[in-house]
Amino acid sequence: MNTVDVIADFTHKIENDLNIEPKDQMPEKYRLHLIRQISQHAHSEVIGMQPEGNWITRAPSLRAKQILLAKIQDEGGHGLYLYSAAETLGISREEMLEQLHSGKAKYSNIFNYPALTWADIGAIGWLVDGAAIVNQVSLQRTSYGPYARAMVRICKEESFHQRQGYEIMANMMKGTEAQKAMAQDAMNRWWWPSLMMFGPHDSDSPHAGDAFAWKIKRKSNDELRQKFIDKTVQQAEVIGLTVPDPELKWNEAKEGYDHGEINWEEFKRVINGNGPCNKQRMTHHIQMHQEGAWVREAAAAYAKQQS
Ligand code: BYC
Repeated sequence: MNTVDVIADFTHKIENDLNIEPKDQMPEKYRLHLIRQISQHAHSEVIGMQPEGNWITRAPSLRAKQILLAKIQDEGGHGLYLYSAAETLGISREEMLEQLHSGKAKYSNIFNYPALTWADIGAIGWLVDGAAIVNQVSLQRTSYGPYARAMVRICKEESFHQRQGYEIMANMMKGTEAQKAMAQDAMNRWWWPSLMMFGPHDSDSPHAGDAFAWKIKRKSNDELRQKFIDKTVQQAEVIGLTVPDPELKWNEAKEGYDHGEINWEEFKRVINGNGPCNKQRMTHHIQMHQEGAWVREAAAAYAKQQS
């Protein structure tokens, strides 16, 4: 196909809501846009295992420990589906990891905050996975087939994660005064960074134009953030938690909450490598990657022997 035919075929598929598949020809900018987003999404899943992994040995019961272990394993699995989806676009796992380690590729702002107490594990499941689901449900209809299909499976698992987090928070809110205070403290620390997960306001989102034109994004950063706020405020009220935003107010006309301004300076600082845990997260990932070299070598040697 010549370039004109490639563009015509691609445009026809996008306009008719047909998925783009790995063997289809696609504009180079579309391919690079997807590699950026999918690899960053994969990195987020894998780096996200660190704050939770910190609590496996200190979970308050065997049941809680089993659930947390299963959840963290799921996150590793999500990373694998997403790395595989990105590989279909012609980038290797090694290249993606190099981009992560060099700081070229980002990962979600949220995983640069510490998990200080057991209530933080509740807040991560409820708020962080809750925010991730809102975003990922909409990505189930993204235009690139392997990414869309990965999202379907990931969303099913994320809803279990969100509920386990909410259960932790609900139980703590039925407990002693100290437990209630611990839950509220976690809510206070995780609320605003969770809102930042949806990315900058639409007016400041440089990738939004292409993302909408190519149906990579189906809903904007602000639309998804609003959806998350509206459903989460009600969940907080049910268990007696206070949302740490004095400007939060129901707006009858828009049938949604108005909220206070997000600290975008903090967001920029964190995504550019200067949040509370960025260095710790990356040092840990690089060290584990180096220590795991023998596993990759053994797997490659076995695969070669089999073929
Ligand atoms: N954090 O033009 P924009 C999980 C960057 S893991 C860091 O709006 P876009 C879980 C953005 O990359 C779930 N950076 O970009 C795992 C861009 O910079 P670059 C993770 C952010 O792509 C374990 C710049 O800001 N979910 O659930 O149109 C345990 C301008 O932004 C962030 C995903 O990754 C951020 N929050 O929209 C528990 C979802 N936001 O790349 C839970 C998939 C923005 O030019 N990704 N930036 O250097 C997306 O949906 C979109 O990429 C975003 C951003 C909505 C995040």
